[in-house]
Amino acid sequence: MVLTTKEFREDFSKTFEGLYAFDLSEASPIQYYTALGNYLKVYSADNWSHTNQAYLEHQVKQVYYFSMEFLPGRMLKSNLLNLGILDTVRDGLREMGLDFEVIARAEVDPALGNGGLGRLASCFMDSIASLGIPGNGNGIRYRYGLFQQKFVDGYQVELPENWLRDGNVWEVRKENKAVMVRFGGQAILSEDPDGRLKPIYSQTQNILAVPYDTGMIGYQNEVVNNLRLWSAEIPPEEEIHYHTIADREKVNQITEVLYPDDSNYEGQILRLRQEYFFTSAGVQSIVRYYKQMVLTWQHFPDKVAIHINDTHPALCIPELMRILLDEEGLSWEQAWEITQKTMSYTNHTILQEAMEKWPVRMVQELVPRIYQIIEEINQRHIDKKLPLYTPELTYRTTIIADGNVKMAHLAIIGSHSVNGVAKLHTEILMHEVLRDFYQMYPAKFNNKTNGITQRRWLHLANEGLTKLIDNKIGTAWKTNPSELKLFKSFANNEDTLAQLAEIKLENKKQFAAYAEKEMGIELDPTALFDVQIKRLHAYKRQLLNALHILDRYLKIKDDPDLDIQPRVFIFGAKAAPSYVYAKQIIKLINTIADMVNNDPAIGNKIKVVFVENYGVSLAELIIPAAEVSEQISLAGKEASGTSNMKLMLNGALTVATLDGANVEIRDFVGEDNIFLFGLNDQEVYAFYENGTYHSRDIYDSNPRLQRVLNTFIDGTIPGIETEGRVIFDSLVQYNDEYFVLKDFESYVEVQEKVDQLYQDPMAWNQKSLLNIASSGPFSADFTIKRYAEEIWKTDSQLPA
Ligand code: DL6
Repeated sequence: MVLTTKEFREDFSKTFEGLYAFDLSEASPIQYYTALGNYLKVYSADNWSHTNQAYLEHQVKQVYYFSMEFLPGRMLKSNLLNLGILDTVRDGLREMGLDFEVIARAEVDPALGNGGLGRLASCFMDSIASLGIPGNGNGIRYRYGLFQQKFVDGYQVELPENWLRDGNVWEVRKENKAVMVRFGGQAILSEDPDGRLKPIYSQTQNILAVPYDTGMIGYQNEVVNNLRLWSAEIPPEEEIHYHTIADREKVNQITEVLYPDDSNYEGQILRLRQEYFFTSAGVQSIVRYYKQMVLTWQHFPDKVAIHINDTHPALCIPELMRILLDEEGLSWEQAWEITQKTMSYTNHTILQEAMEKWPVRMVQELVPRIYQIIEEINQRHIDKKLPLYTPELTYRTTIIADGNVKMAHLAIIGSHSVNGVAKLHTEILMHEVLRDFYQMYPAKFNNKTNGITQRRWLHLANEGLTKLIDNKIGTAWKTNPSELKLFKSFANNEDTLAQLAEIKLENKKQFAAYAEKEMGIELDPTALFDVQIKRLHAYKRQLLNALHILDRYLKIKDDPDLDIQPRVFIFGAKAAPSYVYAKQIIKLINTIADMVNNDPAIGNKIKVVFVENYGVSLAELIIPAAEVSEQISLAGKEASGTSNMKLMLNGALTVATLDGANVEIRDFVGEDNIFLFGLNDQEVYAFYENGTYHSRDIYDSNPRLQRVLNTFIDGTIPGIETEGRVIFDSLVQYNDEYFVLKDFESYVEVQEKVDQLYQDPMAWNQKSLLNIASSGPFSADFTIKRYAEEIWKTDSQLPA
């Protein structure tokens, strides 16, 4: 049934009146938005309940994607698009004299994640629903999201992100589905009448986990899946035990904020508490649902797949064991077989410092029964592997070692599948970082290169380009993104290339308008827009980008008449609050921006824009305007990257090291259409092994680089005495952990090639078009298909 604008106007007006009981013409954008959200919830409610009913009725296998982070972005437009009524609603609102864009911008962009990992989880939710795969997200309903970033005198300042200030129209609180999560106390094992060992708990703290469900609407397929986020509350029957505000606060704290500061013991234990809270709640609710199907326990893995997104939800493993052993009375062997068959794990990092481990005493104190189960898993692992492998190898793979519980080891041992997120990353896992495990369990390891949803990142973010593609190759790419390759046949069509350039210019103008309004920086939209948007981390090497800017700056200062391609360098990045070095880099770049942007000798030849509070919505503005995509991490360090895929899809040309998914981007687009530079991962590993990297020698022998680095400490960049010295020393005195100096020369060389190509707009646009046309394989739809077919076995569609 097709919705007409007239029907929409009538229903929307009724919803509005019902909510606010006053005249529509007097409302604020947030009120229109809230009414629209409510209208859509009702509009999609049938599909949501039918999807749920159908899954239960047909007892289909479902996947539960456990993730500590989801970064959904604003949902209004994407829900309208997926429901197939975006144009109708837009037109209907216009007929009512309302501006859809203003209303859409009133929605908060929930920052319930740090970056790539959380955004990936949300792209996956969109693809799972759009492919009609029975799947659910499971996470935490943080009261406050990741901090709101402000710059004060160039420094990052973190403010609370009160994303629930105006309520959240998309969620439904389901207290009828709440479960109890038990912390602390003691768990003493004693024999029950059947001779089984069972824990007797004493002095535990019981927390009520209340789910808030949000519909994940599939693309025009009537499927609405579920994202379940858990909130911690005091159980009503236990209110009496909470005498002080501080006691009550401790409960609220569990789901208060994303990634509390874990640089101290209190922060760490809170983080672990969060991890157990949402995994226990999620697994309990899955088991309760399963029991409605009245099947034997052996069938559990035929109906349930639990996916552990990074190690944060790895406690799913001992939690399912606990339920099967203690509550359902299964034997260890039965429970372990079911658990392993149910669980799968994705690794998202090779950085040692990002591999989670928890002090044994902390785990014992917080979840004593879970610790007992982990100990037993560990002991059984050792007993089983010792006869097969050397003691050295076996003991390198234990879960408990050096007084810590290693979450990656738990996740690997307890899962039937372990995947990396790009081909190179998976290779590095198998042959370097996790090679002991690969030797033990070669069949568990597999690659699933990340992907992005073309619906949000092209269809919604870049309507101009979407129209052009639709006109040239039709609309089939929207459900089969590999069709984008048809666009290649327009690579020599001057008219198409000119249209592509016009669309890009328009998008650049929109970003320029933002920069002027919000930051007071005037940009020339005909300059080359060069973009690096990702978390601020030393291995991602925003510093290398900064060195390049300074190199240009010095060149222009030497010769103010220099004929050089004007560039706008755009950065977007948050630094973790306790990551001091990353915050110093932010200060450095902001100071460079101030210096360069206000120097009349530089004019429009260089502008530097570091956007405040980078997140999904800003990415939607920046990515369509980007012409160069900076993917310049040290080879072997970035697991995959996903901004590289989004930028390529929007026609940016990639400047890249052969790292993460950049390698596959090169393979798809061809070496002629990407700018590669720097060491490869093998060369990096050779330096590590031989210990022959000496950054001081590079500094001493390269006058050009020396001059650039000296600006950090010789007063050229004003007001960064402390930061400049720290950064200079890290690069020159302390041997430059991420080989920034080593890659500098080839980086500036390749940037010169970028400039040269930009002088030939047709050649540039042709490469841009080829990038767009080659980006189809990076659709999350394909990634999810592979997860569903090869790991979860949930590709089963419902009967027609
Ligand atoms: O897989 C999603 C995303 C990758 O694209 C990034 O390359 C990777 O850094 C990120 N990993 C994490 C995990 N923690 N750390 N570091 O966020 O995952």
